[in-house]
This record gives sequence, C-alpha cells and structure tokens, in this order.
Amino acid sequence: MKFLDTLFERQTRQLAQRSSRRGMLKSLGGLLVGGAAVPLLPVARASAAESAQRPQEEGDETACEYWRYCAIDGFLCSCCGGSANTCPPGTEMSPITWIGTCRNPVDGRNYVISYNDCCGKSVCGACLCQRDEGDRPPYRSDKTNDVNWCLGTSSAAYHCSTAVVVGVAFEDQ
Ligand code: ABN
Repeated sequence: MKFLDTLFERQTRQLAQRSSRRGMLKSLGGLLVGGAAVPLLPVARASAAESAQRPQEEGDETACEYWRYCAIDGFLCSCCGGSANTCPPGTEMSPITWIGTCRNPVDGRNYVISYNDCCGKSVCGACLCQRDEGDRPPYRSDKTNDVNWCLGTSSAAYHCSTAVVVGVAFEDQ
C-alpha cells in the first residue's frame, strides 16, 4: 500500500510540475467549445442553404393583397391561428393542393405557390380572400381553386387555406 501511495504521489507531483491550472482549463474549454460546435456545423450549413433559397419577402400575410395569395380562394390561415405556411392548431394540412404562380414584388421573380387547405375543423370565417389568378372553371378540376382540397386527410371539413412557397417558377424565354 505504501508503495502505491508513493507511486501516485510522485506521479501527481510530476504532472502538477509539468502543467499549469490555466493551461489545463484552456484545453478543457477548447474541447468543450469545439465538441459542441462539431454537431452544429452541418445544421448551420443546411440553414444557410435554406435561407439562400427562401425568397426575400415583405408585406402583411394577413392581408389578401399579400403577394403569395395571387391565386387563392379561401379563408387565410394567417387570420385563423396559423400562418401563410402553417395550419392552425387542431387542423391537418391537405397533401393534395391547388398550385399557382405569383410574382414576388421584392425580387421580381415568379414563385410556385401551393395552396394547401387546412382541414379538420369547421370553416374559419375570417379573412376571406378570392384573387383567382390563373383559375379555370371547375370542369377542369385540376385547374380550379374553388374546390375543397381536404382530400387524403382524416377529416374532409375545410377550415382555411395556406400559401406555401414551393420553388422558383421557370421564367418565360
Ligand atoms: N380551396 C378552398 C376552398 C375550400 C372549400 C370550398 C371552396 C374553396
């Protein structure tokens, strides 16, 4: 036992002589900060790429004049507890949608907009907005917005409509 005590004591003293407390704290701090940053790197890159693709925007998404609503027909989810991108709590976004193309006034580019209806609650009733750009009569059901798109959802009850940017539209040559 005495032998082990002496051995540990000697090694601890040697270690203490070779290293300062400040140096040790510095290495420990570097390890902690570096270790925390490593998993963040791909996330930071992904979010930078995402914001590079996201259009610059201005305007009030609760107003019918908001640029994304150029081809909408419905109650704005942004007035019903959701947003232009998200459904209000307690409703479900329809996977089947009406698609339009709207010009973003900030960058002058055309974007494909998906008008996903939110389903599962009775009609919201606030901010009815009907702009209908590119709309066709209901005999072309794929080209009309005047349809309840609550299809493929657990409930067919229509509540409100979103306007999600899907991507940049092809420019006319
Ligand atoms: N797509 C909006 C909507 C829902 C129900 C009836 C007409 C239009």
